[in-house]
Amino acid sequence: MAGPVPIAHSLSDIYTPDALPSETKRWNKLVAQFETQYGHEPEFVSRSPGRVNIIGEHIDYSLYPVLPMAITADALLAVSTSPTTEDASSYTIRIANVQGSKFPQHEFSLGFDAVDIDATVHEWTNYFKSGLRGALELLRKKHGNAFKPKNMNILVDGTVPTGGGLSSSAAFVTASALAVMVANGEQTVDKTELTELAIVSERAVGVNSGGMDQSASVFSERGSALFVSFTPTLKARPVHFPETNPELVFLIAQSFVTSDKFVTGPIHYNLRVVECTLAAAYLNAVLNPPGTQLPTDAAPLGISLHGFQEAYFSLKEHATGTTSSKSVSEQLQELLALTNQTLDKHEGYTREEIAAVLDITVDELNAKFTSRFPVRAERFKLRQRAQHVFSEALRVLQFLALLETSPGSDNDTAAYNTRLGGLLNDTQTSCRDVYECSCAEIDELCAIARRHGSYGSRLTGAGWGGCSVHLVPADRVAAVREAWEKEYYGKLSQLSQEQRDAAVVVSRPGSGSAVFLVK
Ligand code: NG1
Ligand code: MG
Repeated sequence: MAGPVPIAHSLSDIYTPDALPSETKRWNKLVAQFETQYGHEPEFVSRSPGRVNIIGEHIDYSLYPVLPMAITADALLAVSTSPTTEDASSYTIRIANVQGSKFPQHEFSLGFDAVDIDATVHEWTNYFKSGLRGALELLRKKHGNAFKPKNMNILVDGTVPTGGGLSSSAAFVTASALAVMVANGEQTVDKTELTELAIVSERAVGVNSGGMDQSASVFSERGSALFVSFTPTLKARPVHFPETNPELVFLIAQSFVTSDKFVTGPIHYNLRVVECTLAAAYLNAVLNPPGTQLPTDAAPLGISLHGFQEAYFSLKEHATGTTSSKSVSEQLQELLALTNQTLDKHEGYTREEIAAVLDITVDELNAKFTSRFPVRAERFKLRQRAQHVFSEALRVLQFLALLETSPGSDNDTAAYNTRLGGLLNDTQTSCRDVYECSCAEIDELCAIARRHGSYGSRLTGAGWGGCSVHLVPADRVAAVREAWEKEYYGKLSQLSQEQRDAAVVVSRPGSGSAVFLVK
């Protein structure tokens, strides 16, 4: 799985046969439009897909493993380059989008020092700039500070819906960083390096994100889901779905409720990251001996629930002089019980209460945990957030274990599917009631799907709107679609025909990032 981002020689290296005809048309159009725009052919196209998360929601930033898969929809950047002159003090980026009316073109002249990104202005090219910034940092590390980036002409074509939980942002950031690396002469781009820089880069746009989306976008392989773990280092490996009859497919359904992290971050996404971090710090202060430092790891705020778990069990072993025979699953069960005892305030904790337990002042607490990304809250629901994270981490392991056992004879298939789907349904219940990141419309889509044959239905991505994912046997797909049409989409009178046509897609696991050389 590790290794360089593949160079594709034909579009059939990238897309599944069913997607190939329409993707070929789209690529030809992109190249033709590039020529019209810039007067010459592009040199290459970089490509990164969106993803759907199958299970493991809101646990990547606590550094627990997750199980996403890439989808066909992607971000493409067609690129040509020119060197900067010997005495130049800046380089130029021209960037346009095939959807020019929605994403207007820009030209930047940038100095050779750092790339400035104003995260307070929500501007589509910020995502490119964050990829640019990350890639340049890596290039400077490799070639020294005197390294001079090339000028780039870029035309972007993205098909991942924005704000829909399918990770259009990570697709764009990783494709951008990849484009900058290739434009500046890197013959091979290491997948792990690309993913890590994209994770850090995306935080520059103002979202305190985990690393699932970028990993899924870069590492995915056609035909399999991806098990991504973040500690001790970032690793991704493909996981196959067992063959069942009828085939199981994932249906992705849009709710058409847009959840914009830039608007709601302080009360939704970024607040959850802070709550999980505070829960880790609180549990550490109460349950580990005084002065125990949690491993400072790659979590957005340095301390994670996963880090707490590791410290807790290794200290316990140390104290008793034993090696724990507990499996990770048993550890998670124990942590759930401990959470219920230790974090007993259902109504949440005030800053004063948390600061007292951490033995710091409220100002110190704010400086450490809530200043980088602003959050708005009187109380922090540490109990509920830790409960969700530990139980969801457990469900990921259970789901993986199921995928790695065969369903057995045909007779057992229904029971097997029910167990797989049951875990997805449990995730939805936890997201709705404990983590509070669902919404009425997603709950409704899930209920309709289950009534018509889905084994498991849940939100995917950050939630509060966006997309839902459903595990449906192939012979029930039409019934589920029809029911949504009648009971959900049919009632949204403001939907255009185009939106309605794109509302539901059958998604088979697609391939990850690639570079396509045009000449
Ligand atoms: P979306 O909103 O689908 O891009 C976000 C995070 C993920 C993960 C999920 C919840 C970003 C870029 N992505 O996904 O890392 O935390 O929410 O599981 O913020
Ligand atoms: Mg996103």
